[in-house]
Amino acid sequence: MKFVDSASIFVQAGDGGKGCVSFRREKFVPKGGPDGGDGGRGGHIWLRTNRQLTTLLDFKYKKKYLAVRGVHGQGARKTGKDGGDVTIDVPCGTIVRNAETNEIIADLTNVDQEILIARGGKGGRGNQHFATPTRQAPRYAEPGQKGEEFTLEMELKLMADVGLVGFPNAGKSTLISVISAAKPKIADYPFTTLVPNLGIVRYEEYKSFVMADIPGIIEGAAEGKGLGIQFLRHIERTKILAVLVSADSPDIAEEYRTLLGELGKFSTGLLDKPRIVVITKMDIAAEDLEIPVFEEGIKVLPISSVSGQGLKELKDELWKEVSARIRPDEPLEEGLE
Ligand SMILES: Nc1nc2c(ncn2[C@@H]2O[C@H](COP(=O)(O)OP(=O)(O)OP(=O)(O)O)[C@@H](O)[C@H]2O)c(=O)[nH]1
Ligand SMILES: [Mg+2]
Repeated sequence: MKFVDSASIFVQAGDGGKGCVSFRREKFVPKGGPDGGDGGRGGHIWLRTNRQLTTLLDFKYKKKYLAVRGVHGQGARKTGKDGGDVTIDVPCGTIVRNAETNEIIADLTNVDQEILIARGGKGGRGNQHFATPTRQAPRYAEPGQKGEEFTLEMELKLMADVGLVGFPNAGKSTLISVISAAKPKIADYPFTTLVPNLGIVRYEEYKSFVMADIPGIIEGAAEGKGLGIQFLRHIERTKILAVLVSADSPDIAEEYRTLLGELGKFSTGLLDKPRIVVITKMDIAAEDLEIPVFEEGIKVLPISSVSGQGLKELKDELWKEVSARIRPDEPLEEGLE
């Protein structure tokens, strides 16, 4: 699962149904007036954000979305039915461009945001509308209008709420794999993670937040050592950082300082972000391990992804911090007050 992925799709809204040319036929009324009904509207195409989705992968397989035509009008002033609308679900953070003009037509960042992307054609008016005093039997009705059609370029910029940072092997990927459905590669060598992974962490009923696991950071990363810190830009927009240090680190406090140093060299903004410290692998911690006091006001949570120790407390704490920072324009999910 990459952070930025892209896809191109074709959308075509339904055409409007034709207006009808018809005349009233009744017993004993040989020449009835015009009674042709209107055509129905063609189906619209909508885009809607769905928080369950985290990639644009589905669009690699299905690239064409067509809505149906409105039904033609009929006699006896019967209007044709509208064509059914089509709603395409996309992940939050999808930016949509018109492929022809490159213009951004939608920036779908919020939960349950919905926009009309291609308008269905209006139905044509039936001949009942065209009678005039001089022309009482119009043999004319409007055709339906064409539905809009576009090729759309979609780009996904996933916005994670929590960014995990730590040395290689600190247990970042293991943590995301136990508290979310993400299944990143895990191994006992450094730089197992080469691209960021995202996981949705479910919290109680209806609540969730997105966690990002990025490649490990080492001393000198800011100067280009290791995988470099190019991936740090992906966590610049997270609400909070979780700094992971393994309980079997030779010097927990020193490792933490090194990490902060590298973050600060990349961007001081990262240091202004709220953070918590997570001491991982507590199941193999030395019995006499003393967890150092880091900084005033910075929470330290000991956990083990293997035994499950501290995971509930970690989720509680992350949720508390994330939910306190939900932007006013970020609609709350159902059940979240
Ligand atoms: N005993 C124990 N081992 C763990 C725990 N968490 C992770 N590990 C082990 O630590 C090693 C590294 O774990 P990863 O999750 O791949 O570490 P990472 O931080 O993602 O590493 P990079 O992707 O290289 O930066 C693996 O062998 C894991 O099985 C834990 O809570 N307890
Ligand atoms: Mg990893």
